[in-house]
Order: sequence, then C-alpha cells, then structure tokens
Amino acid sequence: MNTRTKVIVTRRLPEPVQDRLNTLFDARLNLSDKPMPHAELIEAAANCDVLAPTVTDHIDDKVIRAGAGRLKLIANFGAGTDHIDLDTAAKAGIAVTNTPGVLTEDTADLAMALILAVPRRLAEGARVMRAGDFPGWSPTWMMGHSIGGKKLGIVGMGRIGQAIARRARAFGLEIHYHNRNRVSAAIEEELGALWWDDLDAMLANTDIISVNCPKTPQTHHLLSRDRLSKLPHHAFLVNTSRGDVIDEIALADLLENGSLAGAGLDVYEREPEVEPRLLMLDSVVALPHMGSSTIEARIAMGEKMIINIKEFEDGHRPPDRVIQELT
Ligand code: 8YV
Repeated sequence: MNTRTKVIVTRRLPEPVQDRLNTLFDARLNLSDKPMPHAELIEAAANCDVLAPTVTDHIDDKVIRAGAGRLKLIANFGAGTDHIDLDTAAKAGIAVTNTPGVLTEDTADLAMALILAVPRRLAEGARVMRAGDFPGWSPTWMMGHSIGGKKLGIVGMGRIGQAIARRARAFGLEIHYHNRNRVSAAIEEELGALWWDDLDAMLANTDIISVNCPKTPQTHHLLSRDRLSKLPHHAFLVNTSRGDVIDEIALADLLENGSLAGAGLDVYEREPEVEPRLLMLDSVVALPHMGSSTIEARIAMGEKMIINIKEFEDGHRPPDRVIQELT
C-alpha cells in the first residue's frame, strides 16, 4: 500500500518544482496544463491528501465538501486565495496555505512598469513602430505626461503596495495611500507616505491610482462607478491586484468618454474574458495577468508551496497558513 502523501497539482508548474514534488510525494501532475473542469476538481479533492490549486481553479464549497474525509490541506500556488471558499474549508477542518512574499518584488516591478507605460504611451508607441507608421520626430508628436511630481494613490498598502511605493519614490512620485489600517510610523516615514482614512477624498486628490488590495467581499467593486467618477479626468488607473476590485464596465465607459485619462491593467473581472472596449482604446495598456510571471518567482512560489506541504505532512504548522475566522 502506498503510504506517501498524495498531492494533486491542478496546473503545470516549472520543471524543478514538479521534479521536487515527484521526489517528495505521490504527486499527480497536470502535464497538459489544461485547466481542470469543476467535475475534475471534485474528483481530485476526493482522491488526495493535498490539493495544490492556482488562481484559475474555483475551489468552492462543492469541491471542498467532496474532499471532506481524506483532503487535509489546500496548498495554493499563489498569494491570493479569493478563489478558495475559506469559510467552508475552515468548517471542514481543511487547512489552507498560500505563497506570499516571494512574488512581491516582481509584481511591484510590473505595476511600476504600468505606472510608467500608461502616461508615457509606451504601448501606443510600440504599436506605431510595428505598423511601420513612424513619420519621424516632431516636437508635438506622442506627447505623454511626466511622472515626477505627480501624486500616486495606493489602494492597499500591504507588501506589494509598499514595494511599489519604494519604486515610485525613486521616480519622484508623491506617495499617498488608503488602507484599512494605517501602516507603522516607521514605514510611513521610510516611504514618505501620507495616509488617507477617506478613500473618496484620496481618489479626488491623486493623479495615478494603483490598486493593490486583495479581493474580499468588502473590496468587491471598491472602485465602483460612483468612486471612479470622483477621479480627476487627468487620472490614470493601474490594477495588478484582482479585476473584481474595479467595476470593469464602468471603467471602460469612463475611459471611452474621456472622463479618465488611461489605465494599465493586468487583471480582469471575468478572466480570461476582458471587456472588449478596454482592448481597443489607445489609452489602455492591457496585460494578461503576468504580475508574478518570472521564472524566479514561479520557482520560489513552488518551493514555498512544497515547504508548506512538507511541514504539514510532518505534523508542524505550515508557515503560510491562511487563517479564516469561522462565521
Ligand atoms: C499568481 C497572483 O500568478 O499570487 C497571486 O495571487 O495573482 C498571481 O500573481 C497566481 O495567483 C497563481 O495562482
């Protein structure tokens, strides 16, 4: 009888991670990388000790209940756990872990790239070149907006928000932030960051907004149509968190009618679907959810996931346990 811990991984992971999983556990990998339909997730949950999903898997109450009995741990590959029904998992006594920290710097780099790319019209310029439409230099052509001296409003000052603030300071941006809890005075001082208790007031006073809060029931459409309308018309909006935090249709409406100057988006409300108008506008730089997509981050995420499984298997408290208050 096989007594090794059975781990089912829902997507293909970098080779060194898969090799390590094979060495340590009785691992069932997904070499084709085809996302598992809901019925397959249910079947997987019922037949493993550890399920290792990613953001593309909807681990709802049905999947979790199917696992009740054998399934002991959901070891997510990724930091966000909004795709997992944490409440049902807690009630079923199934632990959940994630992989925070190791993707912070890479995600912050991508956010900073969008903060630069949208006002400076980088994607538009690259499209012009590719189309062979460069008419030669002109004093008034392709004018964007300066970055230095602008006010950056960070919505969600966790690890990634802070890492963006560090980068943004070097580009001469003024740092403003809104967060449920004010960060420590030492961090505020280091980042030169000004806390706004009132999100609406901050939005009305910033030039570039960066969304970095997690998706929770409280942050669903935090940037609603009403809030987006409070942004100055010259404002740019960047989202590398979760699409659901912004009302995507309202965003497209406001960009289309010029009530907002531009947007840099890496995440969408209904991935992989994207509101088509966002892909047509020159003022939008749209990326395919690639914030943590570096080989270094993805291997580190895999290693973190494996450490969580191993510690759990050995009877220890896994380092990245996601704690859910029971409701
Ligand atoms: C990951 C992310 O690539 O970690 C997260 O929460 O959004 C991404 O950067 C993805 O979640 C992998 O599951």
